[in-house]
Amino acid sequence: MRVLSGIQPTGRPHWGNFFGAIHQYIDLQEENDGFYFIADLHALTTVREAAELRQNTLNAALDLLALGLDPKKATLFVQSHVPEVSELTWLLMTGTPMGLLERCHAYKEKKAKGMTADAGLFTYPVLMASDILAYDSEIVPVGQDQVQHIEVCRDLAGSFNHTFGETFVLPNAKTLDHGAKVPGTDGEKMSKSYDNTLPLFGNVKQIRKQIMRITTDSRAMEDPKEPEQDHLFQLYRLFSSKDDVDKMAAMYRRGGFGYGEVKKAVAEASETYFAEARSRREELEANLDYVHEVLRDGAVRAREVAAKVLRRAQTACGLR
Ligand code: AQP
Repeated sequence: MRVLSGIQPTGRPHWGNFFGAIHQYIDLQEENDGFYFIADLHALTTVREAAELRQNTLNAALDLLALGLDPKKATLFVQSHVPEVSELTWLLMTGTPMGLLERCHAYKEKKAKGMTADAGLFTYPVLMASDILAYDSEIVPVGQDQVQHIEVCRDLAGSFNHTFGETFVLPNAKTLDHGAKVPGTDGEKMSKSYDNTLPLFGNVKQIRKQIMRITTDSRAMEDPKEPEQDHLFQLYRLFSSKDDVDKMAAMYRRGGFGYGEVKKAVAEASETYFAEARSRREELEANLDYVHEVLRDGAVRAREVAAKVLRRAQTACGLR
């Protein structure tokens, strides 16, 4: 199966990006034809410094490789290295109803929080549809926040197919039970733009401090608590075995414990979990030529596929 997904180089990746999406990339690369890209065109809607975008893009490649993406099993590339995708975006844009984009929650939520919106943010789901359709993708592993955009992609592809004849493969989103919506330090969805993230890499002491500052309720220590409603418990669950999760849940239901204990357990479990990726990342940093080569090879493979799909779409709608 063709699996495709992307991550924006808008800053350091966080636990939400990993457990919602990147974890799935690594699992799915074993049995499938994985295409994974760094979405620098999408990032342009927020990163407005050339040097920063370039550095973020390289960092994202380092992050993905360190976390276990294997270029021998999957194709890793940078979105803008495949210009066919931008061309396909226009073809899709001409059939996109404004109302469909107005209903997209990522745009609505950012606007509601007072963030400035430009046409790039508004039309982001069309570029995302093009990212997916350009590679005949069948499965798109993502967090819950992106599921609506994949529905938009299916709508646009279905409508194009209806108008011009069978052209695009309709993809399906794939989310994980516990990783679909990882909460941030304030209990809201973990998100770079909400400033509530816990990073995968970086200064361990600083990350520990951030973990210790996770907000909790003010209920008395001896009161029993329902674990499923607590975001600290949800974070603990991401790193822990079923046995440990059951024990922690029982402790919540019994009461008589402090949130500080749970935070320490989250810090320790997360440090152990990412230790190997941390050291792999340091090795990769010392071998940037290899990373650039991976991205170059990936772009060649990705372009081959995207060029065929673009030609198919152009022919269907009368541009050839
Ligand atoms: N909190 C989350 N829980 C589960 N999955 C998440 N993803 C993001 N946040 C969570 C998933 O990570 C993948 C890559 O996301 P992205 O790079 O496109 O970044 P994003 O969705 O834009 O992440 P942020 O932090 O929320 O950035 P902003 O604030 O800029 O929007 C996607 O599959 C996403 O679902």
